[in-house]
Amino acid sequence: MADLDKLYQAVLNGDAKAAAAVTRQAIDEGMDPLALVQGTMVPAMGEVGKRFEADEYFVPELLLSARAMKGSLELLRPLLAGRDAASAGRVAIGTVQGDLHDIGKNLVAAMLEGGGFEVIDLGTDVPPQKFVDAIQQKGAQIVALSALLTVTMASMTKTIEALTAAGVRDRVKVIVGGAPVTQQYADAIGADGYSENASSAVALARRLCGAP
Ligand code: B1M
Repeated sequence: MADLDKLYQAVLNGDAKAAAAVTRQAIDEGMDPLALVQGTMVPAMGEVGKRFEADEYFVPELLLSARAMKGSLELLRPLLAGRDAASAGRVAIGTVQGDLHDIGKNLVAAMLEGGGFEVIDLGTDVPPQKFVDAIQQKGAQIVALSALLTVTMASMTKTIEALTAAGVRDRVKVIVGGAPVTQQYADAIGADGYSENASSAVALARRLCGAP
């Protein structure tokens, strides 16, 4: 049976090879991919963050842990994305301008795909105009904004302002999330919804789209 403690330690220690090996074994054994992510990998990254705050880890350690988690997520992505085939709507997702964190955003994107949404992933450090383009040129119905830094939360406001200035704000629902973001903040900047994690982001997007 796949050793989940080993997976936790592999993410914590930035050992991408070991993380991938345990993940492959867990997949072969038919473990629930979401339980693997939320029960083991996300808590490991939480511990990485704590060590960073305590000056025990520095940016190189963050990068190694991020690489280990991303490698495992890539293996799990087809399983997360393959849960539901019906089309629920088109989402443009990105990490807002100034912010390079993409693990949570990638997880939300994979879960949205799994929830039947067509996902246009705009990547990280996304300028507001790119979201406007995704609505005007690709017909996105939902704009999903991720931010991990308190300083980049302001880019969410700027993105919503850009949608209004371009005359497309009424055409889309805007959802926001990321560790420093709260429901209160979402309300304050005029977003249509906030969710704390990837699973609830799917439920939120479905509700906003009127999907069952
Ligand atoms: Co950075 N970093 N980082 N970092 N990093 C944090 C966010 C931090 C909290 C660490 C800490 O101090 N404890 C801190 C931010 C402090 C703050 O602003 N309050 C921080 C800092 C300071 C920095 C730098 C400034 C460090 C430096 O250079 N001195 C720098 C900034 C670079 C930049 O963006 N401009 C930086 C850089 C990096 C790396 C590049 C090294 C790396 C990212 C690699 C990558 O993403 N490719 C990194 C990492 C790995 C982290 C931590 C350790 C882990 C983040 C992560 O991937 N978590 C993080 C500490 C932490 O979060 N505990 C930290 C796992 C992921 C699954 O969770 O992203 O929260 P998360 O996503 C969740 C939910 O938030 C939610 O669902 C996801 C799944 O459940 N969610 C959404 C996310 N987006 C959503 C959107 C939605 C809905 C839900 O709807 C649209």
